[in-house]
Amino acid sequence: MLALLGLVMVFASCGDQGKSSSNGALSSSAAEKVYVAPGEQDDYYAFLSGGYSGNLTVYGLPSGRMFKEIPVFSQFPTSGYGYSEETKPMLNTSFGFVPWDDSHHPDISQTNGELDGRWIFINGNNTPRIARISLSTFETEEIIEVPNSAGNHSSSFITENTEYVVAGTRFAVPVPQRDMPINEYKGNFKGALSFISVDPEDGRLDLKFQLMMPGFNYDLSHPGRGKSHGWFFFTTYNTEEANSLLEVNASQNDKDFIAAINWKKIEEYVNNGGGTKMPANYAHNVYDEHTHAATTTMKKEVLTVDPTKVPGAVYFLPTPKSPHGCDVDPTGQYIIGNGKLSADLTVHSFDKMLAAIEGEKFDGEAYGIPILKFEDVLAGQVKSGGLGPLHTEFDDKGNAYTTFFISSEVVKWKVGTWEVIDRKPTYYSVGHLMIPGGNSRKPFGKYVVAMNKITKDRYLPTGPEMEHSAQLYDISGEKMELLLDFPTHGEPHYAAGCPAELLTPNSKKIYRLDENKHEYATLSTGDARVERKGNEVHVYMSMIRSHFTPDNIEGVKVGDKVYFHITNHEQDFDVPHGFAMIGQNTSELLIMPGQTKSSVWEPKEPGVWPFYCTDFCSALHQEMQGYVRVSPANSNIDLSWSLGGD
Ligand code: K7E
Ligand code: CUA
Repeated sequence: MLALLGLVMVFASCGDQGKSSSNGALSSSAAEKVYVAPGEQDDYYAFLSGGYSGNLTVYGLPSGRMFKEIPVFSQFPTSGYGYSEETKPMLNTSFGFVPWDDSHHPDISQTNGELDGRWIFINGNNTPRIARISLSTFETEEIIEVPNSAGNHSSSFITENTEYVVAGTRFAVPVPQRDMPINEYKGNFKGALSFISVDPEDGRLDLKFQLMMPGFNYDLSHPGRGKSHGWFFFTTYNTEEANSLLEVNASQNDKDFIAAINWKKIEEYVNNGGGTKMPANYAHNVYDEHTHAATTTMKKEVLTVDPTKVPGAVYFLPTPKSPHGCDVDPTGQYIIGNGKLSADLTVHSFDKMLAAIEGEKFDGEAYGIPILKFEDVLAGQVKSGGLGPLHTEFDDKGNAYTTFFISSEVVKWKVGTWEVIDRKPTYYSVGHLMIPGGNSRKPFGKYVVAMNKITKDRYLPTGPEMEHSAQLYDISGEKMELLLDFPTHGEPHYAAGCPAELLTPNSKKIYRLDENKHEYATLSTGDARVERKGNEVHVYMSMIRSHFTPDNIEGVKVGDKVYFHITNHEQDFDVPHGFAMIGQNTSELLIMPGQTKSSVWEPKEPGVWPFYCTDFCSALHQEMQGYVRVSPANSNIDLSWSLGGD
């Protein structure tokens, strides 16, 4: 296999390099297809997960220009996310404050199986969490921790009316967690699949139930849609339940499973009082757009469901070779399992699955869950000729596109006939790919973005580490055409995309000052003041081009905890101000028009200490500065402050 891989890579790189001189970007007018002239805008948004950055990045297509990094699971000093008093609660968990995660799979909310552009969801793998991000403010609004889970990987995918965002555990663990020998894993660990309901009005998340599955590794998942709406599909590996040397021991079985979950049936069971409540401990963090502040609630209970107690709700579909990707076509008829150690793709048929269930044609069971016969559910196999298939997306013309990690290529094939239509190399070792709307009933089949794991020689070297590389292909014709390489940030796994016009009309421009409900807001300059409560000093400050009010503060003492609560009085689009205090053990604050943010400073030495605006906001931005006088702890200088004009 390795020798073959070597050959394939040599072949792919030589072959294409030869081509690129005679058939490069300019000669094929690829440049024109990605060129967005100065002042023009892109046609699509693309949201790429940040992987080990813990965040989400926003790009434009076809230009590949990066517009924003949205902090989600990681502290972000650029804006103060996770550092400001208001946003620190977003990163609370049952393990305490966890300022980092590994985010893989963004998914945009849907109505009737089509993207509705309200929210985007993303998973935190390491300390299991699901986040909801507003696509109006592009801010993280909510994070819910997922108990009884570990390596929250088969997440965060949504059902076709955003009824649920679904999160499956990759690592099976003891439930509840307890001290036990690791080699007693088999038969004792559990794999929790969590169904988190999404409020249709405000998007609020609630962990509705957890399905306690056998202790396999639940790798990826996708919702049924159309005819298969109401079902959810999860790939598994390590059905061997090995606990050591998994690269060998978890590859023993010729076939693992795709778990087919009839969540509507389980929902009904739960709504009729089914399931068992068990004690749990998990954080639910909500950011309020009007108070500009987040709160944490610790939840103490979770409803668990034993799959064997809900007949007809859970089945296993045998799928070869440790499948990774689990993808459902736009019609909801086909479920594609990509055995990552295989060359062929396995396509299951939803109709055949239903017929096999109806006929009760089972091939035994695993922990009481019926196993369907492989031949009975198989719709077809794609003889791809590639190696190491990972993920599949779909266009609007009945085609599918599968990435091959080992042979570094994207293969286009026809849904229904399974014939390969085209293949193009990627540079190098592609993971996920994304077609805007590709995980919905209505894909926008103009472009596919391939997200590659290895960059090597594609860019100027930047030391041992290179940013990962994405590639944009035009897929509007019969053959794919490589248009563009662009660097990405962190390690994008999956991505989600949508037409720009779905989001731009609702994009928030400012926060209205008259709707600011922050506890410490300073809504008029006349209200600016400084108050002492014991050793806490609260500074009610406002900011507008180009000054802070107050800008001189005296009477602060060593040992005080100084809270700066700063309200940006601008009501113009794109006029944030920043705030930074010398020696402060936290990051700056970047405060949007109409918003209030707070940060705490504990002065350690007497002196006169300056602060300033960090965002070049006007011709007199450099003048946007002030001083805090700090006196010794035993000083009796009274608090005073200057109210410059406004
Ligand atoms: Cu294949 Cu986390 Cu979806 Cu990476 S995962 S590529
Ligand atoms: Cu405000 Cu610079």
